[in-house]
Amino acid sequence: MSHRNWTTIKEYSDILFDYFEGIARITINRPEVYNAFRPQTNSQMLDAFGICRDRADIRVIVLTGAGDKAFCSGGDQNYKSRGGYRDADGVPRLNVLDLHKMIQSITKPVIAMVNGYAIGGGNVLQVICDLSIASENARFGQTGPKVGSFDAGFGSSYLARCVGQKKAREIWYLCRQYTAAEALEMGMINKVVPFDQLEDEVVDWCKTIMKRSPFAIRMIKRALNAELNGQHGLMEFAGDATLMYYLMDEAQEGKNAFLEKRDPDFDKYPQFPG
Ligand code: S0N
Repeated sequence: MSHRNWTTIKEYSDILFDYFEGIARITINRPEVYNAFRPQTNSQMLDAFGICRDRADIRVIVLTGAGDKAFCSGGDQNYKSRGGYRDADGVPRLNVLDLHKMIQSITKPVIAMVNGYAIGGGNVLQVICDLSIASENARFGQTGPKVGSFDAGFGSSYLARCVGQKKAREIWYLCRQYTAAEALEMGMINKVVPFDQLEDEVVDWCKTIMKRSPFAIRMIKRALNAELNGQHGLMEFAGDATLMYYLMDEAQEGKNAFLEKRDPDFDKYPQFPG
């Protein structure tokens, strides 16, 4: 594996957040619980993703887990209480659905670098990422009906889009574990490599993506989400359509005419057939 000089972007208690040549890496850093997340882990990931959204020098985001055992084992069962997961602030909420929405909404590709177990909410996280590259030791599965939870959101419906309805039902009803090769075969991940090649492979994919047009990729992500998410997806797609419109002289003319107290002259702009 090549050595890369990742530099810290911001320090947190539950995650590592660093940068290398256009790539931001968010690492769940709770290896003692196989990188299970508690509410503050997800708040910190949301904060890091927010920084990724705003920084123009970040083009691709990699999500992974610390160590060689687990990517993420889902909600930390030590924090589960009646009504939801509670940590220091005592509020029973896991913040994980906000994280799902963020991974889907952010305009940059998010790649799951699956370095071990992706179980429960950990598997949901890798499913929601745009792309997933796993090491050969990775294991995948849902446990909700075994441990008293379920993700009836993206963790079910989007999973079914990836692997098909029959397989998604099998995954949730039986709560079995699947090897990386099986996950690849069923369309739940994109590629499997030996553990010591995982980071090289992920960085290689990131570098290829960074050679492509960022706006073209952004619109493809929006369009694929719009097809999944109905009016919410269309709203986000429309937000980017507005952004493109605001970059045109035609949109500036409307504002300029208003401020100059005159009628706008839209006739001077070219018209294109649809
Ligand atoms: C990962 C598994 C399969 C690994 O098994 P293995 O190799 O036998 O190791 P263990 O000895 O079991 O684990 C090593 C150490 O790590 C601790 N640990 C592992 N996972 C967790 C966890 N999730 N929470 C707390 N601790 C964990 C072990 O206890 C052990 O520690 P020591 O050595 O000190 O004993 C196996 O560990 C496993 O099956 N883990 C549990 C997986 C699981 O059930 N996760 C929770 C599933 N539910 C969710 O994730 C729901 C949350 C969610 O994301 C969500 C999403 C959408 C909508 C709603 C929700 C929601 O529920 O709120």
